[in-house]
Amino acid sequence: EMTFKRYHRYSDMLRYLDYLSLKYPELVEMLTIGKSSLGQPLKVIKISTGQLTKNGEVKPAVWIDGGMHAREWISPAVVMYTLKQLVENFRVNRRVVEGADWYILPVSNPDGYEYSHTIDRFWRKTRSNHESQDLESSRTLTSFLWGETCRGVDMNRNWDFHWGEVGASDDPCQETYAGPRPFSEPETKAISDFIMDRKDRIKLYLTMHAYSQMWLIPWGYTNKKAGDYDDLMSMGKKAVDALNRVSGTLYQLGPAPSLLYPTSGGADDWAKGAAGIKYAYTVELRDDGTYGFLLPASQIVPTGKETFAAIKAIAKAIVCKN
Ligand code: 0X9
Ligand code: ZN
Repeated sequence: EMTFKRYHRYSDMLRYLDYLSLKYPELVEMLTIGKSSLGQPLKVIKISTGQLTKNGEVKPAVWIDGGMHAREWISPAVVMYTLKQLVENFRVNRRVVEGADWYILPVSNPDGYEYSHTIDRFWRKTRSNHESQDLESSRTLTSFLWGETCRGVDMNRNWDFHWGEVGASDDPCQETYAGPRPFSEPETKAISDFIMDRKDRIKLYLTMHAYSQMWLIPWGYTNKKAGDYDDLMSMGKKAVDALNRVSGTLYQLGPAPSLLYPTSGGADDWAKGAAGIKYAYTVELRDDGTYGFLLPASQIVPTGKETFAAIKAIAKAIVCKN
């Protein structure tokens, strides 16, 4: 019902989610957690074999999102692959599926994702418009630019934790525009509300990006080490080791400022610093820059396989303690 031979449009992905919830009603639940700026539904799939463990304790939960940046097509594809493994390959993955409730959002920025498929392959931001209606409707060059290039906010600069401090722009026409205020975007607002409501149960937060093959740990906004740096690193190592064992693909592990660059208002920092989720990671998927954002669809399955092994390993280590 879902091939991984090509990159799919948002509506195709939603159709697969519908199919899963119809075919596996005892395991899968669809939750609409909000709407994008252009009115598209933000759909989270909850995979659960029951909220309580055999001992009657409330199970931990895992959150995974993809597609925060529109042009990083491999991200939603890998999240969909993960979803398929957890649900349709339940028997093989039983331990991790039963060990936690899984909340999976394949495309957190559907407006941007569709824009990247139809108009501008390299679009990164959302498609909101924070300019006045006035300017938008007048037929000037300025308003034309506003209506096109200067739309949207970088969702990964829009979270309410050290918002706008470093590596973010206050210029709406820039790729890293942080927005007029934290959580100005309905997408980041909806996700953060949903996570906050479940923050004590969510033990692992993963946000999938591309590219550069890195498993990034907080903090992104500062060079200072997180308080539990050692734990973040040792769990992260389980992930990148498992990934490497599948395919030989090498991933670097460490904080964003030392491996990439510092940025603030990121989702991972918010998950850890504001929601208090101890294990929060940004995963930069394939490749190393050979194809970059234009990663051929023939790499969806290999990227999915290795990444699922990593997710399974880190989830097991965090939620299946016994
Ligand atoms: O810049 C980003 O948002 C991420 N890289 S990407 O190429 N996918 O745009 C890295 C974010 C790492 N996390 C933080 N800096 N908090
Ligand atoms: Zn990204």
